[in-house]
Formats: sequence, C-alpha cells, structure tokens
Amino acid sequence: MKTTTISNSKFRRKSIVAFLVFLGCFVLAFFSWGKLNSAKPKDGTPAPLRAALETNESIFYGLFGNRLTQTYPASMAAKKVRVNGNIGMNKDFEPENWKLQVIRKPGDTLFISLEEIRSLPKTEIIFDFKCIEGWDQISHWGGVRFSDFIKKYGLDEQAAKQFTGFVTPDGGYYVGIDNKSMMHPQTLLCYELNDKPLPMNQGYPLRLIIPVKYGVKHIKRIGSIYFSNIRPPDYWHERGYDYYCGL
Ligand SMILES: Nc1nc2c(c(=O)[nH]1)N[C@H]1C(S)=C(S)[C@@H](COP(=O)(O)O)O[C@H]1N2
Ligand SMILES: [Mo]
Repeated sequence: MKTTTISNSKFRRKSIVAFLVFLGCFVLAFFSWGKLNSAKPKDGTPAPLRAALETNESIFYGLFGNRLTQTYPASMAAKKVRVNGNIGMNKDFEPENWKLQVIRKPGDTLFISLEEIRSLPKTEIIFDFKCIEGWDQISHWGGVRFSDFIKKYGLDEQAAKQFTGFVTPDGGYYVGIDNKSMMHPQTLLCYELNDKPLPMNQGYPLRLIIPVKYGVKHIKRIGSIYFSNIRPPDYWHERGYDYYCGL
C-alpha cells in the first residue's frame, strides 16, 4: 500500500487555510443572521424568508396543483378523532340560528341552511389529515364537494376569481385559499365525521376539508364565504406561516 506523508510546513499551511475558510463562513453566517433578523418583516416573517416561501409556492403549485390525495379504507379511519384549535369558536354561538352566508358581491348575500346543504350530492373522503405542528391522523369526512356547491348555486363567476375567503361567525378565525385548490374534487364543505353529524368542537355545523392543504386551512364553523382576486386575510399567515400551506 502506498502511504503519503505530509511535511510539517505543508500541514501547517493546510491548517491555516482550513481555519481561514472556517472563519470566513462564520463571519458570513454571523452577518447574514443579523441581516435576516433585522430585515423588514412581510406578513410576520422576515422578507427574505417570505420570498423563499413564495418561490416554493409557485414551484409546488405548478408541479402538484392538480393531483389527488391518497385515500384509505374506512376501517383505517380513527374512531376518536383529535381536536386541535378552537379559535373563532365562542361559547355563545347559536347553532339553531346559523345559516351559511355566501357573499356573491358586496350587498348581495345568499343565506343557506344546513338542511339545504345536506340535500346536495354527498361525497365522502378518508385521508391522512396533516397538521403543521407535526401530527397526522387518518379520518373519515362527508359533505358536499365545493365544486358541486358552486355549480348548484350558480357561483361560477365568483369561483373564476383567484381566491375564496372564509370567516367564522364571530370573525375570530379566517382563511384564504386559491380557487384552484378550492375547485379540487376532494375539497368538501363538510358536515359529517365518521357518518355522524360533525361534533361541535370539530366545527359543527359546517367546516372545510381540503386534503391538498395542511390542517390550518381546514376552517371549522364556517360563517361566511366570499371571493376575491386579492389574497383574503389569513389568521396563521398573519402570524408568520406560509399562505399556500400546500401538501
Ligand atoms: N375555527 C377554527 N378552525 C380551525 C382551527 C381553529 O383554531 N379554529 N385550527 C385549525 C388547525 S391548526 C387544525 S390542525 C385543524 C384541526 O381540526 P380538528 O380539530 O378537527 O382536528 O383545524 C383547523 N381549523
Ligand atoms: Mo394545525
């Protein structure tokens, strides 16, 4: 076997080079970190990081915008479904007085009862629900496809806009979603969990189920819906999260 010997002076030179490279990287990292932290925030996140999120969004939207989420047999669905988050779900809510408000344009609102929504064609989905905090759970939901709902109420012109906005009855939680994801065949206005009416803490009377997105976008207890070409305000986006939240 051939061995190589390095002379002392060569060794010293290599050590000095290595140290300088290390020092350079350290100084660069130190200043970048400072710069990142002092950067003007955009929607709760330093602007350079926000720009990175938006670049990811455009790449993933192009690559995966239309694919179907994997589904599972009903036997795999959780019987005890986790409850996570209750923002915008005040105790003083009166379900008996609830109607879904669909704002077709300012000053022109449709009021739709739960019975009417239940009378539309039902779609069920069993999929792996994923929360951004790191947990996931296979769960079984039922409701009307958003695209069927749009057709039934003649809202094509509204859905041709870029975004749909959702707000809880008390205004406490709100999300905005691109309409390409809203019109996806697995996106539901959901009123059933495991073949039973949605429990109150899971969003009774109506919640969103949108498997192409993380849990944050699956707004519980929908009060009103509106359409817009500018991004509707979004609760967790305002607190620094990604707007798109795609999976
Ligand atoms: N109104 C409302 N909807 C909400 C939330 C909330 O706090 N309030 N949390 C969201 C988050 S972060 C997740 S992961 C899912 C959890 O749905 P679950 O409680 O049915 O598990 O609801 C989403 N919808
Ligand atoms: Mo979540």
